[in-house]
Amino acid sequence: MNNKILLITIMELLIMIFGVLTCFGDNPIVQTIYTADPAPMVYGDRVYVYTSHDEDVIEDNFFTMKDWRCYSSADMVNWTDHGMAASLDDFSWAGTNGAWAPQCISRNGKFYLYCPIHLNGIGVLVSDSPYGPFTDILGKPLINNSTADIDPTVFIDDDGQAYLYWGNPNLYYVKLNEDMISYSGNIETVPLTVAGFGQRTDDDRPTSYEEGPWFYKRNNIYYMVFAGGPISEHIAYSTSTGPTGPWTYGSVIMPTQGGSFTNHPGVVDFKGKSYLFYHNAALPDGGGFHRSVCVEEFEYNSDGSFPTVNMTESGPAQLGTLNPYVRTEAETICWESGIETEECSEGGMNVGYIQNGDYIKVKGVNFGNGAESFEARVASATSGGYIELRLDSPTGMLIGTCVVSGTGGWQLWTTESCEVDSATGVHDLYLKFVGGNDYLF
Ligand code: FUB
Repeated sequence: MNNKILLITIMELLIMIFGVLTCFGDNPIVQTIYTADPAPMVYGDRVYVYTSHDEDVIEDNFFTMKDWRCYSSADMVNWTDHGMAASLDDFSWAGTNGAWAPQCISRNGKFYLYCPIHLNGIGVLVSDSPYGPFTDILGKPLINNSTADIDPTVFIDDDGQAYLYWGNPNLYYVKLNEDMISYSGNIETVPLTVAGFGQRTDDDRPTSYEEGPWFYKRNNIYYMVFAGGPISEHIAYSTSTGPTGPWTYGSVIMPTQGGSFTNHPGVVDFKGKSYLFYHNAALPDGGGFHRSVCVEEFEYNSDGSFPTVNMTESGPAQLGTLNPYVRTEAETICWESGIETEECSEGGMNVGYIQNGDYIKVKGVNFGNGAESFEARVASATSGGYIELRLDSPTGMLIGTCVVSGTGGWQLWTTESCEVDSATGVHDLYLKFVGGNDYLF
């Protein structure tokens, strides 16, 4: 055996032991708050995910949900927190709870965010930007048909006709007008047949269709992916040759897993790969009212049918690497421990409530031939602390330490910098926060 083959064999052994030499994202994709009901939207070179938000404090042992959040990523593993996209306060006719599963779509330079408000109907907000601010132009629900008016899913077909499907326990649709805030014709009810939506294993409902429809077209097949029953939900799908059916049941995509009694699909293709977003109860104190959005990469079968997709902690492979030589928002996170995010006085969000030992992991950072310095925009109402820059783990190689001093306020910002040594090639970068007992910066 020559040396080259020995090297290849050792490499193969390492790959067998540690898996392929690829960076994987970490599920759930958000760890700072509980998120649910993911609705991905590809726009430009990023994928945006709109989510509902389970409050920490659960009221009346039921869903406690007051706003909708937005996150985006260019590489499917590092997610930038854009904060609250909209809330119940944006609707004069909404109550104080019930901000359920949304979906956003862009058309003619505008963004339309369809927001179900439990027991109040489905509203539509409009913005010039994917981040908002969003406005309730109608000042009333777009759909207010029945107590089944939840879980809107919107799709614009190649001929320009847009469709809004929604509902639990029924499945309805309307044809939206080009303005996306009105519709023509009647509200149609989709016949829920076993051939269309699958045999249920109990007799609570006629088929396995439960809620959470996700409607789209791919290679001339129309897909209706949905949360199936009985509870605890799984994810399944049906297909059609037309946008309004008839539907043919496919199979279970994601079996019941993950500790939440609901699940909710969102499916997109992005940069040549296919992704299924869903939610589970994976964060500490997780449960049916404390859910977390996750994502898996999958490949359609050659006939367009879905494979089985299981929940993982590792998530999808990273698309490319992260360029550290451009400004990157601190709230761009693959994984974190201890920190929170909040609105920043300089726009967007900032990381805050940092305590000694907290960290942020940024996945797959490409340092190239070597980094020489690090800059951070910082604020501290106390005496600050340190940002330790470490490679590949919170205790990994220290490549630099940035001193943060008090700035006189949590939103009084200054730029600090430090030298960086030995950072070449691709590594996970850990920003490890060190200091006293107070909040640091
Ligand atoms: O998040 C509230 C409800 O739970 C959603 O509308 C359903 O899809 C289920 O996820």
